[in-house]
Amino acid sequence: MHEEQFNAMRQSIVDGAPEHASELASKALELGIAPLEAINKGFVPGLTHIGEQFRLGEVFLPDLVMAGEAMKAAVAVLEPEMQKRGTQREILGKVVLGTVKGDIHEIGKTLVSTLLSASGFQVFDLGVDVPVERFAEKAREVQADIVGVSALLTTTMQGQKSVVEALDRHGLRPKVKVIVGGAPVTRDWAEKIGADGYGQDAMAAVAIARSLLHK
Ligand code: B12
Repeated sequence: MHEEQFNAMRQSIVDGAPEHASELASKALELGIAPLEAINKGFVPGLTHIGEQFRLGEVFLPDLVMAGEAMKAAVAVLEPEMQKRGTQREILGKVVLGTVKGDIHEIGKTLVSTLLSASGFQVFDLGVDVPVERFAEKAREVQADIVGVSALLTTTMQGQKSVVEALDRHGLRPKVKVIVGGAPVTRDWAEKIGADGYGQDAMAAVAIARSLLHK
C-alpha cells in the first residue's frame, strides 16, 4: 500500500527538493499514512541512498546539504502530528539530549527528541555541536534521568565516551543513565564506553528509555 507515495517521498529527498518533500508529507497525512511510517518508509530511504552515493563519490556535499534540507522540511510537517498522537500525560522521565561537539547532524537527534516527548518524556534538547560539559551541567540542573548522545561521524563518536566520563566526574552516575545512537554507533560501542543503552532508531530510543526507567 502507498508504494507510489513512498517512492515519491524517497525521490524528493534524493532530488534535494524541500518544497516537494513538504507537499508529499502533507499529502501523506491526508491519505492517513502515519507520520512515522512516512518518515521510515518514505523519506529516510532517500537519505540512506544519498549517503551511500556520497560515500561512493557519486554526489557531493551540496547534494547532501539539500537532501538534509528536504528531510527537515518533511519532518517539520510531520512533527506536530507526531506530537499530537502522543497523548500520554504523566511525565515518564527527564531526558537531556544532544549531538556531540564537532558534529552538526541534527535530523536523527531531533526525531529521537520528538518521539521521546510524544511518548511522555520531558526532553531538554541541547541541539548540535554540544560541548561535553554542557551535557553534564544540564543533567545536573534539571535532575535528568537519562542523557542521550547522538553522533553521526566515526570521529565524533569519541565524544560519547567523553560525555559518559564527564557524568562520572560530576558524580551523576550511575543514577543518570546514558543512551547513545547515530549511524556509526553500535551496541558493542555502547557497552565499551559504559553507556547504559543503545538505540538504532527513534522507536528503539523510546523503548530503551522506558526500560531503563522501568516504565
Ligand atoms: C544529511 C547528512 C548530512 C547533512 C546534515 C544536515 C542536518 N541538518 O542534520 C550535512 C550536509 C550538514 C552533513 C555534513 C557532513 N557529513 Co553527513 N550525512 C548526512 C546523511 C546523508 C544523513 C544523516 C541523517 O540525517 N539520517 C537520517 C536520520 C533519521 O538517521 P540518523 O541520523 O542515523 O538517526 C537515527 C538513528 O541513528 C538513531 N539515533 C540518532 N541519534 C540518536 C541518539 C540516541 C540517544 C539514540 C538512542 C538513537 C539515535 O535514531 C535516529 C532516528 O531514527 C548521512 C548518511 C547516513 N546514512 O547516515 C551522512 C553522513 C553521516 N555524513 C558523513 C560525512 C562524512 C559528513 C561531513 C564530514 C562531510 C564533509 N566532507 O563536510 C559533514 C560533517 C559535518 C559535521 N561537522 O557534522 C558520513 C559520515 C562517515 C563517518 N562514518 O564518519 C555519512 C555516513 C555519509 C557517508 N556515507 O559518507 N551530512
